[in-house]
This record gives sequence, C-alpha cells and structure tokens, in this order.
Amino acid sequence: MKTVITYGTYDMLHYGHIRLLERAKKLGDYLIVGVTSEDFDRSRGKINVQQSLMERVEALNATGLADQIIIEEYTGQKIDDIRRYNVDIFAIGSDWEGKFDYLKEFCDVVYLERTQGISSTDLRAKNQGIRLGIVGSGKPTVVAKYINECSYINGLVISGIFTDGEDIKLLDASQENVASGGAESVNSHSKTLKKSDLPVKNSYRELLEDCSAVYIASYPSEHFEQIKYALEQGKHVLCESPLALSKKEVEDLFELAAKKELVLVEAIKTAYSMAYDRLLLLIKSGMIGDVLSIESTCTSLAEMQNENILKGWNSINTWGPTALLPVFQILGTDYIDCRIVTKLTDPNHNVDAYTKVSFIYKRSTADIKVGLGMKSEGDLIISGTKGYIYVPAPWWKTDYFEVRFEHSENNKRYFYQLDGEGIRFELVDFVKLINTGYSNNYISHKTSAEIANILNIHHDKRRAILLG
Ligand code: C2G
Repeated sequence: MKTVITYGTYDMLHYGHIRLLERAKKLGDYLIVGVTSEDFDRSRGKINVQQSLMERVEALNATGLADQIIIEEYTGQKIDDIRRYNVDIFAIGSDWEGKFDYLKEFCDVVYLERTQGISSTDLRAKNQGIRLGIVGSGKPTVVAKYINECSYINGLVISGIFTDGEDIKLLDASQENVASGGAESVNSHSKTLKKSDLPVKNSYRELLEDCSAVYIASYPSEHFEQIKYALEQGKHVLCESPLALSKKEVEDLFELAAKKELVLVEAIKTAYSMAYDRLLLLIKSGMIGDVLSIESTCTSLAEMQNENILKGWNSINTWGPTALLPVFQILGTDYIDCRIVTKLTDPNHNVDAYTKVSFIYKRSTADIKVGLGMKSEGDLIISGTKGYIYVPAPWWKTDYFEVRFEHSENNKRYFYQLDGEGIRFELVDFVKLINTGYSNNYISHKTSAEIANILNIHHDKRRAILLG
C-alpha cells in the first residue's frame, strides 16, 4: 500500500484545494492530510485565516478525499509524520517548488501544479473589502505603526487620513517588514506605503464619506464626539484607549454601536499579544492558584512640555489603559476601593509625571504605576497562592514570561512570537469582528468603561491625592 501525505491550511476550501487533493490521492492508495493549527499558521506568518481549525477540518472531511486527517502544529513535524505513518510520497502545490526538497531524504517529494486563478487570499479579499479611514495626529508614531501594519492585512485598504494638519512621520516600512519564520514561512503580502500614497482628507466628514471603518488616534477629549459621529454615519470604529472620558460616555457609545449593529473596539495592542493571551489562560486554569496581587508598571520618559502631552496624552491617559488591562481582565471591575496618587507637573493641563493607582478587591489587591516623567522597571508581576507570573520589561510588548514557584526546578518559561507589537493581530481581529461577528481577543465593555472611569477620577483632582 502506498501512503501519500499533503499539508495545507484549507481556509475557505475551494476548487484549487480539491484538485490538489484529488491528484495527491491518485498518487497512491491512502491519503493523509495535515491541516495547520491556528498557532502554527500564526507562527509562519499566515495571519488572515478566516475559519477556525474545526471548520477547516470539517469542510475537508466532507469532501471524502482524505483517508486520515491530522493536525500540523510545529515546524519539523513533517519529518516526524513521514516516519510515524510510513509515508511513501509527500505531495504539495507547485507554489512550494523546491521548499520541501529536504524531505527527499525520507520519501518521494512531488510538486503538483497549482490551479491558476483561485486562492483563499482572493476569496478573503472579496469577503472583506474594508476601507479604513485614519483620524488623528495625537499619536504620530502609533499612527505610523498602524499604517505600516495595515499593509499586512488582506482586504483592508486605507481610504484616507485626516489630521489637524500635523505631519505623520511614517516609519521606514522596510525596517519593519521582516518576514517571520524559516523556509516554510508564508510570503508576506506587505506593500510598502509611502506618505504620498495616502489620500489626505480635508475634514472628518470628508474622511467618513469614503470609508467603511475608522481608526481614531486623536486626543482623548476628541474621542467621544468622533466615535459618536462615525457610528451615526454607519462606520465601524477602532479607537485608541480611552474611548471617552467617563464610564457613562463609554457605555453610551457601546449602546449606540449595538443599536446600529456596528463594531466598536478599544485599541490596546497588548491585548492581542499571544504571550499575554496565554498568560491569562494559564491564570484561569489555576496554575498559580488564587491571584492575590497584581503589580503592573508602564513608563516612558518624555519631554513634559510636549504639545501632545499638554493636549491630553498625559501619563495616565497614555499608559493607564495598558497598565489597567491585566488588573480588570484578571480581577474584574468590582473592586471595593481605589486610591489614586499623582504627581502633577502642570495642574492646568492635568499633566502628571507619575501616577499610582491602588485597588482593593474582596480577596486581592492590585497596583499600577505609570509615568512619562518617571522611569522605572516596566514589568508585570501577578502573584498567586501557588506561584507567580513574571513578565519582564517592557511587559506590554511581551513575547516571553515565566511562571515561578517556591522550588525553582518547577519554574516554566513561555515564549510566543510577537509580530507588529500586537497591532497586526488587533487589525486582523477587528476585520474578523466586522465580517463574522466573532473576535479572539475581546476587551469587554466593562473593562473599557472602567478604564475610562479611572481616568475620569484622575482628571477630577478632588478624588485623587496630589503629591507635592
Ligand atoms: N493549492 C493549489 N491551487 C490553488 C490554491 C492552493 O493547488 N489555487 C494547493 C497548495 O499548493 C497547497 C494546498 O492547496 O498544496 C493547500 O493550500 P493552502 O491552504 O494555501 O496551504 P499552504 O499555505 O500552501 O500550506 O507547510 C506547508 C503547508 O502546510 C501548505
């Protein structure tokens, strides 16, 4: 009996896949098909996959072409599989010509001609077709990163940009476009964007006329009105945190979005880092026991007279949302008490060099420290009854963390590739949410509203303790 093996993602299974499978099957008597897991695809740079692993496996199963379906989870697994299943022939499409010659040591390798004119990429692009308008100059470097990251997302085009006249410093895109993975990594579809490629719009209204979604990175005081207006115009919204300056405003915005059946997402890129996501799951699974304390610190030194800071991007607004994220996602928002201590350098503009927020929950405590006028170790420590998680600085761009126990021989280390600081996956998730109503890394409405609440308390100086 001749055993044939082939691999693929099989997203939105189409005629090209079926033809490949039919021909692979004819090469022998028994066909094994390896379907890539979500993690494996992500690690090889394939980030736009629309269907879940189960959906893809079910569609493949329904064709009746595979005698056996296995899941491909790691680089090098093909060699393992070929040995384990006594494979005679490895077959793959000609788009991989030459890439799998290293398997010739273990079995025959056959490249089958790829079917022209159809691909999952085209199908996805047809499905999506989102035109994203960009608003704001409040965070030029962040905006530049989003512009760069948009080029990785199939079916998402930037329709225009509206700023209040400030220059957008585009990053040198080539510097960022480092393809991940080795020989099996998927070619990135990145198109380097030049400033001249971006249509500049003269008003927010004009920008909204020509887009289906907006990304807002203006100033916190502008967010509420801009989001409200975009939703009223029927546009989906991705907005830098905070969404608004009070809990009530955030709740109103979510209500409006729901009424209009539109997507409203708060942009906190750390939520989309795989390491951070895994860390949350480990905690939920009870690995460190009950969480008793969270300490999260985010600082970056800046010139305190900087116009962006004076106009609203003070320390608590810049770093608060990120620092608060693990607190609310792990302990929830029902704390008993919250103390805010802040050192203001310019009370008129509410500019804080340093702010500390301490929470008391029924069974635990949490402390965040943020600062643009203070430098500290930007790590995250989550302490539990059995052990603790340590995420080294800068924890908000984390690709690595450790779970530490009393006896260090039990410690565990975790590493997950982070591309584009999380922004890439945030955009993928935003697009997915618009197209399917399903999201992977959900920042709950309660978390978003509570973040705004804390910033609001800081703003209302009567409720914060001021350092001299
Ligand atoms: N294919 C084809 N014709 C097309 C599209 C795809 O023959 N028009 C083939 C591909 O060449 C591949 C298979 O269908 O052999 C599955 O394609 P994808 O789902 O795109 O998976 P891919 O990224 O090629 O993954 O490590 C290698 C991978 O597992 C293969």
